[in-house]
Amino acid sequence: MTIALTRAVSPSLARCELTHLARNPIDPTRAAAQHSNYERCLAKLGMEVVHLPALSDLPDSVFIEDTAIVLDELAIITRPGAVARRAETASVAEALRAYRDLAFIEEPATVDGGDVLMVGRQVYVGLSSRTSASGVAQIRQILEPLGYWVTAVAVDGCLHLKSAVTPVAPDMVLINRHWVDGGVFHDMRLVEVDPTEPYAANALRVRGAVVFPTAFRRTRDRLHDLGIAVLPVDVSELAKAEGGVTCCCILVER
Ligand code: CIR
Repeated sequence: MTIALTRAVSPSLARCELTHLARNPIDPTRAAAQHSNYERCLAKLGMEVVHLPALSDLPDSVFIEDTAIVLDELAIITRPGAVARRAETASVAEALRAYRDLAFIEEPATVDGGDVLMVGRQVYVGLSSRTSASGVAQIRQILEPLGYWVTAVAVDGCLHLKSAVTPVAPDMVLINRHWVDGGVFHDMRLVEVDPTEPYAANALRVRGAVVFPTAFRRTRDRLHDLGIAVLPVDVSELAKAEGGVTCCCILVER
């Protein structure tokens, strides 16, 4: 059984953090409808969706991925790089306590979960505007004694490592090579996003299928041609807040 921990869209989503996109009006009701549809998609894939209530004063709290990294042995509660997002972690820690022992990223280090990509026991951590070198060092200190291998990866031009690269099959990653060096993933097959769809590298692989934004048709066709089962979801309103498909859930294996 896999739990997908999600958080309802905050009514204040329009006041979200923005790094690379210009601010455009966001309709929180439309975003909430898209988010519910995303949750239904996860449920159809066999996940048990555990839905946390909205936090009205924390605009970005729907992007729950950034608050924790869950492994079989424990969960690491992050210290998000954006000061305005730090208060999001407390209630996620409470929710995860039911399933895992907890470790915490301590100040002054910062880590966003969107920078942490796991392939088996290999953990890639993006060095981004949100995740600091001392954050990577703390993750290494927690995980290497448990038999994980932690590699820091430079990220340039996008918000998080997983904006630039995500797994789409056991041996394959979807990548935008303008934002991350593909050489880091030398033991994997690389599928590049369509050049007209730079934001398309964020895909959520669950149960052998890939949940993927409807907006990126050309990249979707590339995945389809490789025999990958793609489940399209419309997340256009969440994308205005720089959110993608990985960032709206935390997966917990039970
Ligand atoms: C932020 O800037 O923190 C949010 N507006 C977007 C976070 C997206 N998180 C993710 O992709 N993991």
